[in-house]
Amino acid sequence: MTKRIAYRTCPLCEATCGLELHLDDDELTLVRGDKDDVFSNGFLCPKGTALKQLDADPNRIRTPQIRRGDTWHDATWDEAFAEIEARLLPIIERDGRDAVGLYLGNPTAHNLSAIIYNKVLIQSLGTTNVFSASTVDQMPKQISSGLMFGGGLSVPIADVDRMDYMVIMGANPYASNGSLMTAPDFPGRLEALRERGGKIVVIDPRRSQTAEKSDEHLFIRPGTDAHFLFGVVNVLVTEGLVDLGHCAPFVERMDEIERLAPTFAPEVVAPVCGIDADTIRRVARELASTERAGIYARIGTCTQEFGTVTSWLVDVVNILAGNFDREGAMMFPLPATGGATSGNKGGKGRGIRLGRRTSRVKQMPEAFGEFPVATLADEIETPGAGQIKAMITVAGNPVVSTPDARRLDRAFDSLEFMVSIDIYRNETTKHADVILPSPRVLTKGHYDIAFYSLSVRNVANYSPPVVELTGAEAHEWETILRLSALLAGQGSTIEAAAMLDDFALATVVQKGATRSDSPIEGRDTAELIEALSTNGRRGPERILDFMLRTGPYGDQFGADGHEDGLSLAKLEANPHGIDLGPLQPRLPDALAMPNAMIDLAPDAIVADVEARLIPSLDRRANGEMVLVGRRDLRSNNSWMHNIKVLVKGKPRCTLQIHPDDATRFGVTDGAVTRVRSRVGEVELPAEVTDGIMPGVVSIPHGWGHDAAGADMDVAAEYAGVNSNVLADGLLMDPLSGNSVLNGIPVTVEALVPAHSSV
Ligand SMILES: Nc1nc2c(c(=O)[nH]1)N[C@H]1C(S)=C(S)[C@@H](COP(=O)(O)OP(=O)(O)OC[C@H]3O[C@@H](n4cnc5c(=O)[nH]c(N)nc54)[C@H](O)[C@@H]3O)O[C@H]1N2
Ligand SMILES: Nc1nc2c(c(=O)[nH]1)N[C@H]1C(S)=C(S)[C@@H](COP(=O)(O)OP(=O)(O)OC[C@H]3O[C@@H](n4cnc5c(=O)[nH]c(N)nc54)[C@H](O)[C@@H]3O)O[C@H]1N2
Ligand code: SF4
Ligand SMILES: [Mo]
Repeated sequence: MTKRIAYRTCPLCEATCGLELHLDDDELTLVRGDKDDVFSNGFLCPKGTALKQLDADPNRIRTPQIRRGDTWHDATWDEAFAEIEARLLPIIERDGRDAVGLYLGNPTAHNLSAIIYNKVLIQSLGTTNVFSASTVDQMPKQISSGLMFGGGLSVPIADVDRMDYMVIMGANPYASNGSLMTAPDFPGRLEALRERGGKIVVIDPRRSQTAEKSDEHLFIRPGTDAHFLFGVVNVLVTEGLVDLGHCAPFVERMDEIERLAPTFAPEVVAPVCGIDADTIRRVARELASTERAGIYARIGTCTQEFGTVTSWLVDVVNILAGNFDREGAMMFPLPATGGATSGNKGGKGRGIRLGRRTSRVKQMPEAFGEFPVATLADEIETPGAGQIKAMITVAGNPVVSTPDARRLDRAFDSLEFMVSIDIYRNETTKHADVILPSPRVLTKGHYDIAFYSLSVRNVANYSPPVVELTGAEAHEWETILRLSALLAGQGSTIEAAAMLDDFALATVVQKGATRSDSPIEGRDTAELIEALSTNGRRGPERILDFMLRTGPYGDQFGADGHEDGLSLAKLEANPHGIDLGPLQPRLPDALAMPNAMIDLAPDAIVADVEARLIPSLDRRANGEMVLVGRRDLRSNNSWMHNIKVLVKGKPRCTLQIHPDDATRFGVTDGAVTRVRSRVGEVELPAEVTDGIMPGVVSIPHGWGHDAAGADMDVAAEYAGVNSNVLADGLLMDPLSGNSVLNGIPVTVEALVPAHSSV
C-alpha cells in the first residue's frame, strides 16, 4: 500500500476550505484541514471530514441506472444514453423543446464541470423551461445588484477582516459558513473582528449561534427587514448622516431616496418589525459613524416576501452610510477568472434585462434565463402546447428543496420521462427513468469560479483530480456533454462530446479575441487553442486555463510584462492556492451600467416599494404564527443526510417554538406537534426554546427522507420531515419570482394535549 497526501478544496459549501487528504493507494483514509492553505489556514468543519464517508457510502450510485416499472437495473453508459435517445428525443420531436424542463441544483455551483458546461447543456436542449435553486435562494440579490450595479453577480462583499462594525441580517454563518460571501472560517473572522474591539449586531427572529456569539442580538419579525432598513435610511437622511464619500460621482437618483425616506420614520416601522425606534436610530448612527462598517445580509432576507426590496436596501444603507467600496466596508472582489465585475473599463456595461419572456401558465417573468421554480409544477400539470412532459435534473433535489413539495412530487410522477445526473436515488431522482452518476469527488478537478468572485480576499486555488476513474465511472463533464450532444441531434458518443468541448473552447477564445477590452484582442485563435491543448488537455481545465490566463491576473499567453501571471500550470505548482491580496476599491470599473453609474433607486424597485411595502406599514403582530427555516452545521441542504457521523445524535429536524406559544398551544418539549399551512401539514417533535421569537416557529429544510423508492438507508432512518410541504408555491417576491420560505403563515397544534382534561 502506498500512503500519500493530496490537497483539495472542499466542494461542499461556499467557504472553499483547503483539505489535506490522506490516502492509502486510492482509498481516502483521513481528511484534515490544510494548514498551508492560503485562505482557510487549516480550518474545516465536520462536513469536510465526512467527505471520507461520502466517498465510501454504499448507497452512492456508481453505475448508470435504468428504471423499468419499480425496478432499477445497472446499465452501461451506452445503454443509458440509448434509453434517453429512444425515449426523450421522440418527446421533443412530437411536442417541441419546451416539453423538456431542466432543473439545475445547488451543487452545480460547486462543480467545475457543471459551471462550465451547463451553458452548453442549456443551449443544446433549447428549452425556455429552465429552473434552478436560484429562485429558492439568492435571486432577489441578483436582481437588486443587477439593477443597481449592472450585473447579477455584482454583489458587494463585506471586507470582514478589516471591518470594525458588522450588522448581520438573516444569516447564520456559524452554521452555514457563509453565503454570497466566501470566507473560510467565517466564525474565526467574526471573533477576530470582536477581538480588535469591533462590534457585531445580529438581526434574526432566532437567537442563532451567530447571534449568541455577537455583541447584540435583535429579534425581528420575519419578512420585515425592509421596514427596519428603510427606518435606517430615514435616520441617515433626516439626521444629515448621508456621506457618499468618493462614491458620490458615481451615484445617481439620491433624490428618489430622499423622496421615499420620510414615509419610514423609525416610529412608523418599529411596530411592524418589532425593533424599537431608539434602537433603529442607534444602529443607523453606529453604521454612519464607524469608519469601517457594513451590513451583511443573506438568505433570511432573500427568501421572504420583500426579498428584492430588502436586498436593495442593504446596499442603499451601505452606500448612504459611506460604507462602500472602501477598506473595511462593502467591496467588489476582482476574481482571477474574470467575471461580472472585471471586464468593464470605466464602469460602462450593458446592465441587465429582465422579463424577456414569461412562463406559460402563470406568466411569471424570466430572470437571468430562468423561471421561478415555484411554478415548475404548474408547467408540468397544465395541459396545452408547451407543457413540460419530461425533466432533466442535474445535482438537484427539488422535491425536497422547493415549495409545495407534495405537489411537485405528484407532478414528477406524471412525467413521461426523466433523466437525472446525481449521486443518489433520492426523493427526486427516484422519479427518473435514467440516473447518470457523477463519479467520486476525488476524480474531479476543482476550482471555485463562482465563489472566488464573491470572496473576502482575492484568491485562486485549483485542485487537480486526486484519483483516476475506475469501474463504470465517467467524468461528469463528459456525461453533461454526451447528453448535450444527444439533445443537439449529434448522437451521444464520446467523440460527439469532444467536438462540443472543442466548440465551447473555440467560442470563448473567439469571443476573447474580438473584445476590445480583452488582453488577447486580435491574437491568432488557432495558436491560442493549440497552446491551451498541450499535453492533450481538454475538458473544464482547458477552458479554466483560458479564463485564468486572460483574467485580470493572467499571463496573457506570455504577453510582455505578464509572463509571471496566472495560468492553470502556475496554480498546479501552488497546491495551497495563491493569495492575490485583500479587496481593493473598484469604482467605477466594477460597474456594468450603460451610463457607468450606480442606480440608487431603480424604477422597478421603487414601484414595488410603492405598491407593496408602503401599504404594509400598518401590519401588526396579531397572534398568528409564521414559519422560518434554519441550517445546522452538520447538514447540507437536502443531502449529506446519508452519512451516519453527521446525522447521529440528537434529532435536528425539530420544531423550534417559544415557551409562550408552546403554552398557548399546549405543546410540550419533545412532543410530536402538527404544523399546517395553506398547502400541507407535517408532524414533528417540538423543541421549546426562548431562542426563538414569540409568534415564530422554525423547521430546518432538506429533510423528509421517508419516500418509498428512494435508496438511502441512513437518511431513511433519520428521515425528519420536509418543511417545503408547508411552503406555499403562491407566495413569491414578485420582482424576482423567489419563493417565500421564511414568514409562511402556519397553525400549530399539539397532538397529545399537554394537560389532559380528565
Ligand atoms: N424551506 C427552505 N427550502 C430551501 C432553503 C431554505 O432555506 N428553506 N434553501 C434553498 C437553497 S439556499 C438551496 S441552494 C436549495 C438547494 O436545493 P437543491 O438545488 O435541491 O440542492 P441540494 O438540496 O443541495 O441537493 C443536491 C443534489 O445533488 C446531488 N449531488 C451531490 N453531489 C453531487 C455531484 O457531485 N454531482 C451531481 N450530479 N449530483 C450531486 C445530491 O444527491 C442531491 O440530489 O434549497 C433551497 N430550499
Ligand atoms: N451546514 C450547512 N451549511 C450550508 C448549507 C446547509 O444546508 N448546511 N447550505 C448552504 C447554502 S445553499 C446556503 S444558500 C447558505 C445559506 O447561509 P445563511 O444565509 O447563513 O443561512 P441560514 O444558516 O439558514 O441562516 C438564515 C438565518 O435567517 C434567519 N431568518 C429567517 N427569516 C428571517 C427574516 O425574515 N429576517 C431575518 N433577518 N432573518 C431571518 C433564520 O432564523 C436563520 O438564522 O448556507 C450554505 N451552507
Ligand atoms: S466549511 Fe464548507 S468548505 Fe469548509 S470544510 Fe465545511 S463544508 Fe467544506
Ligand atoms: Mo443556497
